[in-house]
Amino acid sequence: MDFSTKAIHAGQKADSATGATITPIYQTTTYTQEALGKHKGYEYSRTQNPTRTALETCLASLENGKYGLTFSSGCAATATVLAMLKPGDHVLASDEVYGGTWRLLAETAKYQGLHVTFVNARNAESFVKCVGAETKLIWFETPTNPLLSIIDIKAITEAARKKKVATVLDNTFATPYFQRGLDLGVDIILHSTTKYIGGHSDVVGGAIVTSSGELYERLKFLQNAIGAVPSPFDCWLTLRGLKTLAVRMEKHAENAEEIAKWLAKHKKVERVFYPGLKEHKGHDIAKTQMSGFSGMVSFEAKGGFEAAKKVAESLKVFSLAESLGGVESLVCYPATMTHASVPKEDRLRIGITDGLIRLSVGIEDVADLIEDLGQAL
Ligand code: P1T
Repeated sequence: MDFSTKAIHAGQKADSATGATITPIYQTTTYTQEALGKHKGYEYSRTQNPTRTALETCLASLENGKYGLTFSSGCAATATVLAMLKPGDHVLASDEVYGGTWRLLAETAKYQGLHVTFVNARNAESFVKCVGAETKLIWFETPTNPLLSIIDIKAITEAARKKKVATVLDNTFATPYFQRGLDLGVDIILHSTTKYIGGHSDVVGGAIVTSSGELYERLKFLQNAIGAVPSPFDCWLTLRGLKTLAVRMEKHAENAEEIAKWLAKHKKVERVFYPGLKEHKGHDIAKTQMSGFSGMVSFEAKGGFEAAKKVAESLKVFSLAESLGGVESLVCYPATMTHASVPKEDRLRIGITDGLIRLSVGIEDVADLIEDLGQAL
């Protein structure tokens, strides 16, 4: 089956009890057992729930993976992966990650006794050289939030395999529609399903996909033990969004490319970050590992903070809001919004300047989006 067919059907057979075509919301905490230990595979909804099973199966299928697990948020998925580690373990993380991921890695992980180093992963070779004897995980996202840098997935996974270190790729920005990391050797794919997967800015969630039975067993144990699971209704909403992922992503990418090209020519714009632009530093690698460049565009307005503030606050069709990946366009100011938890000197070193604006380009008519950007600039 190809992508769109899997998005609509994988894990979603007609309901065995009623024939309902659409997976029901199994709004139940528990399941009646016929006799002690005799049940239909479901005992308690923190552990398993049929609506969640459908979502987990579908996500695994879309990532070309064997196993899926879902969580109450992307951060819950991240925290659960980190819970696999023990005091003294080292995590090598890309320095370009979502602010909340940075916060978990920099602030929370230390209470677990983990050592985390943030390194520039755009140069994959020097990045993997930072793997040490205690390194247990390599953590990265590509394209990165919010600078849309491209990290060479294969270069990292090949080096990690040699050193027997597991890799985690946060695939939130690309989605499995445009990028499938398991095929490129990644061990664990992570998502904030709050974003493109849900697609409508109405449900917070997270997911993990892997093809390793060993990692799955450990993560499944932790999913149940920690219990940061999504509700049946949240799973249903996410499944509903997932069905249209392919068509939405095509339109997000088409609009984003047009906007990126338009911004690149605008006299009040200093720099544009979009991996689909030929001038983008990671464009050539992006072409090898992505089948499209997704819907996120960042840019620097000339004039630093004052200019960025004015643009962000003047947009009318774009809402000034955190998050991304919904059908509606959003504008965000990373320095004080999504990346507020990254210390200022790290933020500036990475390139998240005071003039940076991030756009989550929606699927509205692109002419309206361009007109809006035009009046704001
Ligand atoms: O918000 P939550 O569902 O917990 O997901 C966290 C997360 C993980 N990974 C990436 C790449 C993300 O972008 C996010 C959340 N990001 C935003 C809220 C944002 O506006 O960038």
